[in-house]
This record gives sequence, structure tokens and C-alpha cells, in this order.
Amino acid sequence: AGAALCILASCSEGPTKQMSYNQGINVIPTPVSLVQNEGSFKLNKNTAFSASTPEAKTVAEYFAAQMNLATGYQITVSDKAASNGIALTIDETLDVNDEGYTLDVTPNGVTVKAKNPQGLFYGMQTFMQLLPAEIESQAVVNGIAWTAPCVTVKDEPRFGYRGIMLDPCRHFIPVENVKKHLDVLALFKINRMHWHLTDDQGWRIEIKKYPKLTEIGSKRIDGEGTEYGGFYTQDQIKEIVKYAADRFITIVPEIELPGHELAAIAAYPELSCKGEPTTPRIIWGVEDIVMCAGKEEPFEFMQGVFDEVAPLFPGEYIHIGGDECPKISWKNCPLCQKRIREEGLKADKEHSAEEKLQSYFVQRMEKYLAEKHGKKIIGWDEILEGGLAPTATVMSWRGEEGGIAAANLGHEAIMTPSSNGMYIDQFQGDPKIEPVSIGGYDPLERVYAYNPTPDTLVAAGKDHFIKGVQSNLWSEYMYNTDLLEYRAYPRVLAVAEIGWTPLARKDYKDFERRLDNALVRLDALNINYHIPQPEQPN
Ligand code: TNX
Repeated sequence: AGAALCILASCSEGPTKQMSYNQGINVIPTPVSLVQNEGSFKLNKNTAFSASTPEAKTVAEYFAAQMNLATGYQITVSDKAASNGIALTIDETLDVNDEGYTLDVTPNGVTVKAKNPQGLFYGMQTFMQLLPAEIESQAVVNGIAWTAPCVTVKDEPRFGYRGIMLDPCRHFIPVENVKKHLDVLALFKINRMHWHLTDDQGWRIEIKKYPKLTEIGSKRIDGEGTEYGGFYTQDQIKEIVKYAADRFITIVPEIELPGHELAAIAAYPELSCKGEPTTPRIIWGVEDIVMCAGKEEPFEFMQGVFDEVAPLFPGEYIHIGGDECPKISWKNCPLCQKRIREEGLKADKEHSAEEKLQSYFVQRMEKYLAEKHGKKIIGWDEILEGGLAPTATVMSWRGEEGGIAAANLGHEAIMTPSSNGMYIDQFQGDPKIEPVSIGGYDPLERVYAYNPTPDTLVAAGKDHFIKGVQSNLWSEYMYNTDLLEYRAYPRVLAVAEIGWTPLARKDYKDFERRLDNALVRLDALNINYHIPQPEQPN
């Protein structure tokens, strides 16, 4: 990112060896407790890792590889403690949560302790952020003193779900770019990637039982007759799931139902009420043609899809969509109306019969996924309408109300409100000079300010149902991955701090200060991040 270098004072002098960026303590997200002590630790060619278990060794090897890449040293990993060493130790008695850790940096060595490898991974990420930012370089950087200030850190995340959603449907995201995101997410302790794999404009995951999903459903005709498409093979999905797991990131796959499914219906028209031929949608917005809830075919189809999707993703959740499903075709469909009568789905004061039909659809899928695959479902907040499926987790996007309602019903919820800065596909600066976006205005400070536990839930003692926070990168106006990175960063770093840092320790001014250093790390990973620009006069 050439532009990014210009935030450095050394801009005119070329590359950043002078280390002119902020060298203080710059950890993002801010740890629960960090005390700076006298002195510093120096990484040198004799530094070695020691690891207490085979899993700890895997974590040590991950970081040794990056350190060697940037320093040119040959740092090794053994099971014996070394002087001037970095010791990774599993300690099940440690007084932190499952993702927490302690980190001690002294002039003579570094010690990271955690209950499990994930905590060690986060402790090491904190240590990496204490070293000069060039430690993230992908090639050797000479002439740097690889020192880290001595500190005592005790740290654990505020929330267990810290997520980012990627949408490869509207604009495809190649495998290498997904991996690039995972690299960055890992630096800032994000632990979930929600992968929106199907939508009206494209079906993006190979399903062997239904080959037309990718033959037909992954392609659309964009502007002036050009074909646009792309999908992930199951082998590529496995590769990405493994890549994410190596970084302690769990992927939450989303397969939309019963709406946002025109690409699947284009491939298999019998899935809709009328069964008319159609094509994947070429414009944005909400599609009226949806899966028929009166026929059996869509239920069998979804089961066939889930039979292949569930084994690909080891995480506990599958996201079943559920958002923006217009009910017009169900109102006019004799089979849907028959199902409504036979299942006794009567309209009441709060919900129409068709909303209850959607709930019926979701609950059949919930049951299937639980019984056949041992998976729990997440759905967008519309799944509250017509009755919430008994074990569902709600993803609250139309404001916080859905998450609050779910928590009040004793259900888990994840906050991703479009109204409170979590839609990072929206403008982050003056629309007069920013690339075209879907609308909205979510500059970094507004994103940073979000708190996922509404006062009403805290007062009622129900905030523990809020499992965490997510920001969404819908890709209607992200024509390429440069734009995707531009929208994502640095706002994702603000989301990382919302998800990890205790509310009382959040401080925007200080975050801005720390960002200076983090951006140099993003440069090392060649990320095309956004730099705030002044508002333009009218
Ligand atoms: C609404 S958020 C949608 C998406 C769009 C997004 C654009 C949600 C569950 N549905 O299909 O891409 O708005 O911001």
C-alpha cells in the first residue's frame, strides 16, 4: 500500500527502517491488564522457543516461522527451556477464561501461559505487537533492533464470538484473498468468519448432489452482457477451513433460506412456487421469487445441501439466513396455503400466517441439522417473526431490537446492528470523495463507539445472552478485493477491540494513537486500507 507509507514521517526517505511510527505500547485490542516494567527483551539469533505440549509446539512454530521471515534468524522450537527463550506453557489452573493468557516479558526471556493453545496464540499475538511493526514483514528487514518492552499482561476476551462476515456472492472473493483476510483477523484476535455463501446474485459453494448450482447458479450476466461468476470447490473450502483453524478462527457458513435464493432457483426452478425459468439476479435489492414452503422439494433440497455443507465445517453453527423473504409468492400459492391450513399456522395479532410458515420452514431445518448433523442454527433477526425456533441464535441486524428480544426469550444473540456502525460496507468518510457505497455513514469513531450490551439487558441481568459482535462486509459495491480491503480496514480493528476489550478500558483517542503502529503491520501484509480524509466543502 504505497499511499499508506505516507502516514510515516519518513515518507520522503523511502522504506520505514527509521521506525518513525509510534513506538509506545500499541496493542490492539487493548488487554484487560498490562503493566510496563523496567527494561526490554531483545530477540536475537540465539532466541529459541520452548513448548510444553505438542499443541503448544504448533503455536510456537507458527510464530517462529513469521519471526524468521522478518528477521532472517533461524529461531527454533524445542521442548526444553532455553536462556533468552520464549516459553509457551499450557496451565489448566490459570485464572483466565478459555481464550485468555498471561504474558511476561523480562530482559531474560518471555513466558506465555494459557489454558489451551488458543490462549497461547493470543498471548503470542500480543507479544508480536510489542515488537517493532516490521516483525510482520514478509521478507527480511535488516537494521532493526528487535526489542520488546518488559511487561506483565493478564488478558482474556470480553466476548466469545468476535466475527466478521464476508459476502462472496455479490462480488466473488478468491481463495488467496480470503486467506489474506484470515491473516489479518488473526493478528487482532477475531475468532469467527461468517461466510455468506449463497444469495440471489450467485451460489458460491460446490454441492456434488446438485451440480447445476455452480454450473448455472454461480454465473450471472453483469452490465453490457459480460458473464460474472466464481465459486469455491469443496477442496478449496476444506483448505480455507484448515487455514482458518490454524489461526483459531472458526468459519460459520451461511446457506440462505427461504429467501435470497434466486441463484439456486435459477438452477432448479422447481424450488419456487410457480417453477418458472429464471436467472441469477443481476441487480441489488430484495427478490420476490423465493423457495416454496408448500412443496416438499425445497425441504429435500436443503437437506441434500446441508448433508454436504455440515461435514465441511467443524464449527457448532450453521447460519440458515432467514432475512428479507417477501411473502407475496406464498400468499398466491395454493400449496403454501394448504400447508398453512394443515399445520394450523393461523395468523394472530403479531404475525401473519405466512410469517408462521417461514418459522415452520426454519424449524424443520433446525431439527434436521440438530438430529442429523449435531449443528445449531443461527439466523438473521427475521427468524423471530412467526415464532423463534427453540434452539436458534439470533443475529440482530435491523438495529438491536432483535437481539434484545432474543435475549429476553432466553436465546443467544450476536449483535451486528446496521444502525450502530456494524455495517462496514457503508461509507466511512465524505460520500463526495469516497468510492460509491450502499449508503449509510459509519466512520471509524462511530464503529469504535458501539457497545453490544444494551442497557436494558444489563439492567435485567440478561446481557450474558449476548455472545458477541460482528461486522458485515456486504459486497454489492466491492467490485474487487482492493475495495473490500479498503472498506474493511481499519474498521475491523475497531470491531476487534469492541469484541475483546472491557468496556471501561476502551478509549478512542488512545485507539487512534495505537492505530499508527497497526497500519505499518497492515502495510507488511499489503493491505489496501483506508486513511481518513477531511470532509469536502459543498
Ligand atoms: C441487507 S443484512 C441484507 C443484505 C444486503 C445488505 C446491504 C441482511 C441480513 N440482508 O442482503 O447485502 O442489506 O447492506
